[in-house]
Amino acid sequence: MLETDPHILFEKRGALGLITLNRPKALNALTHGMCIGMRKMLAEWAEDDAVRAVAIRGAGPRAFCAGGDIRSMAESSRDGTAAAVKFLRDEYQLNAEIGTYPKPYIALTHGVVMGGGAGVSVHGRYRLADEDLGFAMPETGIGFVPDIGSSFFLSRCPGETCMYLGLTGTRIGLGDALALRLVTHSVAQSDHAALIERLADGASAADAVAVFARPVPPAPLSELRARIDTIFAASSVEAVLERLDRDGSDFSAQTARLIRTRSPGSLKLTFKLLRDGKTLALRDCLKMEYRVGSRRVMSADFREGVRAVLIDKDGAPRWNPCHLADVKEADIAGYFNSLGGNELPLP
Ligand code: QUE
Repeated sequence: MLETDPHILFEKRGALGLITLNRPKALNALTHGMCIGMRKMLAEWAEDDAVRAVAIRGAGPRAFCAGGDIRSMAESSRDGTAAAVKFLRDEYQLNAEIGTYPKPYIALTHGVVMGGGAGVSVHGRYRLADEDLGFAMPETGIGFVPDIGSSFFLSRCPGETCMYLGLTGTRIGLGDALALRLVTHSVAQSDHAALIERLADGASAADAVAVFARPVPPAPLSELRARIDTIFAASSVEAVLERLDRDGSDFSAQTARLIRTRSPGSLKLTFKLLRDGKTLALRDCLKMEYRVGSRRVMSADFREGVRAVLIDKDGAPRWNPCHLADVKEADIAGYFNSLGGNELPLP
């Protein structure tokens, strides 16, 4: 049944297992069924001697993958069903499986790569992107938190760039994504077909990718690195905002304004996730994110964020609490408590 899910395509082409995210009208946003299908196929291909490497790409001109199917997750949250939490469980297990995959995993991304789309690309050994790349972890804007292993891979970006990206949800382009090692190679979408053919013919991933790698474009964020590293090293979200307000640059004024549009609860959760993740392995980061994510997905802020960004598109979410000062430390701590028998199952 899953093999005929129209939203995801699996093909064996010679030595290559090829996955195509095929939901272009929704920017290939991941559904639960897509995650289950991928987990099953990856496990099969890991055991299949004919498959030397696995590649994943997104259908359509605009996006590799815009994230998770947050519309159906918000419905599950509203109706009090377990569907959203079950989806997160398979999605995070999939992220962990990609991170430890025994064969080369090559993400051929293009255009929009956000949230869950980052999760099915950044944990692979090869992460290709084109000049239209728009990479972001925008979850604080929908009352959620950067997940899918963010507390592992964002917290390992140079300096404090991770905290800047995670709190603001800022979208970055190809040059910056390469500089931060979120992307490993610049490859045009128009070269994907030829690259896939070489991999199918049995070329090593390293050799095949090298043929199509293009020059690295400039990284505009690098000019802001010193400022970002000083400001975002502060010890709390409030302290970051204080430093931004005191700084006086246009960048800092804009950044402070942006952070103040985000869910205060999500900001505080994100700050702790990204700080605590620095010293944890990927699997422990995912377990921590599952504790937070499975609770946060049931919050009013998540439903309100999805309403404001995706349903009504009014861009005017009413967060509760709506000020950082009203977010209770005990409530934040509670999100990180053990789930007892419901922890994320990882080997
Ligand atoms: C934050 C997010 C997501 C988002 C916007 C945010 C996200 C996501 C989508 C999205 C966008 C277009 C679609 C769609 C989903 O937007 O995760 O189905 O057609 O999937 O600010 O985390």
